[in-house]
Amino acid sequence: MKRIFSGIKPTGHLTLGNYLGALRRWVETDQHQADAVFCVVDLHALTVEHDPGRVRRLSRQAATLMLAAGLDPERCTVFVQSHVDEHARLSYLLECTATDGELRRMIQYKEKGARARAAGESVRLSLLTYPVLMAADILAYGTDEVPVGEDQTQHVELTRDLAVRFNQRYGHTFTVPRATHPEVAARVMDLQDPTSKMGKSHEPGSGIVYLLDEPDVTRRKIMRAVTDSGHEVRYDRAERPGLANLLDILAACTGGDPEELAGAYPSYGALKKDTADAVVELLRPVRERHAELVTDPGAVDAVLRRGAERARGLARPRVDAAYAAVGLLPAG
Ligand code: AQP
Repeated sequence: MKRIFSGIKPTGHLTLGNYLGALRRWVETDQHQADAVFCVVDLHALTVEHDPGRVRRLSRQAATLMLAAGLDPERCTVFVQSHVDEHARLSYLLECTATDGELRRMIQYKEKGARARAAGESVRLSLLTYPVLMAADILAYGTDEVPVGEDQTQHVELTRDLAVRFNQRYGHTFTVPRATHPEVAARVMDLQDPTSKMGKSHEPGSGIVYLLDEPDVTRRKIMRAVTDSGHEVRYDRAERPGLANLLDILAACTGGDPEELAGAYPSYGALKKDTADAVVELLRPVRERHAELVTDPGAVDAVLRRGAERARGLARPRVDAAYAAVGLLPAG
């Protein structure tokens, strides 16, 4: 059975982008078709300025939302990255495989590093090395497929390069994984700035739909989405990014095709209303289940404990093999 691995960073409240780009596929497809491993990648949240209490709260919230969305711990493994030491152990070996040049080329490093410098903050070394830790997350599990939004494509490419390089130097150790993307809404854009990704760590604003927003808040955000000054509803990502974003979201919610949907709408207002209704209905069961689960944090902790135990058992033999392969003396 193929192995799937993917994760979510606790850097903010989960968004519609996380749901349509990743989480929904994990629930509806991946956990049924593969031995799937899903992780709250909390170590990745430490690469930028962070508040310890907030990271802790967001980690628990992300895990709770993953379960609320429908991940079934009887079908897949759900855990928190920092509970499994193998990720950090393997990351070091991969740092010894990667070059600083290839890490400096990563778009996210360039963008976030520039943002931090512009704000007068120092750039943490871990921001540079974060894609290597992500490679370790993936390779530790012998992963075949990594279901992610398009923003993660470059990091999965790096993971593939590191796996191939390691295997060539030290003998076959890692499966070379590939990224998979949803057919629509692989990149949900900010409703107020449709040229930039809807990201959970971005400044909170009316352009970001959070999974736990109240329905009327979600409706308002979508009704106020930036479009353009035209009238005709046409799907054109380059010329009309705001409209295309709404059509992508509606198509992802209803299972339609964004170009065909465009033809069905006489006005922007009608499109926004249907999109708002579709999003609210899509998220309703997730919000309801989340409200139940938060009343029993012990049950969520128990799932995470069992998940971490299983994850350790899956990762350890491969990470031990990698340590031996590079020439480190096995502990007696
Ligand atoms: N807007 C999006 N559209 C489609 N997929 C998305 N994903 C994130 N945003 C979108 C996918 O969700 C999974 C988990 O994302 P993440 O936690 O790695 O990143 P984020 O939500 O984008 O959080 P940040 O902290 O705001 O990230 P960055 O580092 O981009 O600044 C992934 O599969 C991701 O593709």
